[in-house]
Amino acid sequence: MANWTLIGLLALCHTCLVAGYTKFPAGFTFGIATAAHQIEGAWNVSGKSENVWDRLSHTRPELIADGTNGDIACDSYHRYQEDVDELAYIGVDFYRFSLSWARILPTGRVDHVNPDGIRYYNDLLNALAEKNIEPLVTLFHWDLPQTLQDLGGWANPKMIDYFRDYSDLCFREFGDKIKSWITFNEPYEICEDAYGDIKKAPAIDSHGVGNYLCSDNLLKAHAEAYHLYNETYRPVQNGRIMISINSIWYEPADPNNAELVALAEVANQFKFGWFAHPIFTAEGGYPTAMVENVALQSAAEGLPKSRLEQFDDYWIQRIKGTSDFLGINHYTTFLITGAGVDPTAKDPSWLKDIGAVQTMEVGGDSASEWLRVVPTGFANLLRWCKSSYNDPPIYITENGFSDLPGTLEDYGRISYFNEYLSEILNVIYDDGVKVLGYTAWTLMDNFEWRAGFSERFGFYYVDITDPARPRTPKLSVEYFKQLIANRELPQDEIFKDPAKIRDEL
Ligand code: GBH
Repeated sequence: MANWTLIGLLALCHTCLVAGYTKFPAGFTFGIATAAHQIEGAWNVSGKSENVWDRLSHTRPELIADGTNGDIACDSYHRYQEDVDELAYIGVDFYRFSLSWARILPTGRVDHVNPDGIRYYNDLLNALAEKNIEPLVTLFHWDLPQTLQDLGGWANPKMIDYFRDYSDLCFREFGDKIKSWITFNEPYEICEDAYGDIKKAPAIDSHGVGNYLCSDNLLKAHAEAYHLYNETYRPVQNGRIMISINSIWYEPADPNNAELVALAEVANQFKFGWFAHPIFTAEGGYPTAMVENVALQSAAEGLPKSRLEQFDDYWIQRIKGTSDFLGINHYTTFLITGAGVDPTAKDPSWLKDIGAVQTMEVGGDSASEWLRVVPTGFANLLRWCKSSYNDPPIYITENGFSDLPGTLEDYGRISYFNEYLSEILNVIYDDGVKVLGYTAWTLMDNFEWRAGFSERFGFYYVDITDPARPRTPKLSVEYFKQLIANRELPQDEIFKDPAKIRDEL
């Protein structure tokens, strides 16, 4: 049973990156993730139509930190073989990427299938197969065809049909090569950031209203795609299908303050539970705290009905249990500091509905304001998922760290990976949390949504001023390669920041 080792005292071990467990259990798998709009480019060639990110970055460039867009990005549409060679060099078990709906279905509907879109993904899948890299494929990573947004996008219940039809086509066309599917990447970001705010395209900003219309439709669309796969494709294709939920984990600023502990639980129900509770609990439906809070707020606003209504019994049953694994994207932790309305909350809004004040003033820095380094928050989230969702099998489908363009000796990224991976080992061995695999974000520096190219998450540096989009490995490439080769946290001194070693001596 003991296929792990416990390293002794860190104080005596300047070469060690962490103390504690270092060995991953047998069968644990490692991969790297990207998303179509962030890497492909080729935004208007070979039949691809405009998506909501094309539209936002072209018409409102002031909303993108550096005024850039994804027109060319990493040019992976033309350079996918380079991507695959890099993945093979690192030695990953799987590659998580997403399909561009607008490249496959320019009208958004299945009336016109773009042969070039089908060819592109078949080429990529064949290149991966040649290197024995398993595909883990996301159907929707935020790049909705603009044609469907013009009809209301995820606020329109008709999206349930459109998403099921698109999924059906993808299962049929690619399902012989793809054994692992993700329906949605980060439903919270899709609904709250894009329909309840302007943080993501299409930037509808219908705060407190559009965000909840979106979640109703998105959860139903997810369930329909799951049932379609489960009933029609799984019997012949033998794959698995899940959803990837992002969480900013909320901790009480003072763990001994019972009110803050209770508020942090409400905040986690609003954030993670909004999408996890309907799918992963025995009772199903939206979390009680959410239904109650939004109903109270809505009544106070003089509305005849709540802005968030519970699903009816048919949909509660239909959505429940529709994910083979719990996919978790995790980056950071925020603190809950008090009761009341957060000063940044719009009226009405999801944030106001929570009824708690939050702060990001915690942990170490990255290049992204929102990304604080709090590894213990990750462990707490994972333990909470085990107890809240009946001990589900979990895949970490994203985790990563940003720094500034050109940081090739990326010690910040390496130490982030090392500390977060170390927490995964802790919860596996000490708490029995069933974490089965880990996906690092991301293969190469890419179009970081509203941050443009100003914040970099990649293993490879990409020079976006060079038309050839050359990729230069950062030190983290060697770190991740060694991790995968040995299935053990690397202990090599070269991965430790020389400045930190000096400090410790
Ligand atoms: C993931 O989202 C995405 O799946 C991926 O595409 C992305 O590149 C990666 O993370 C790195 O960001 O308050 O306006 O400053 C992570 C979740 C949630 C990240 C909200 C940024 C804050 C934006 N995200 N967010 S803002």
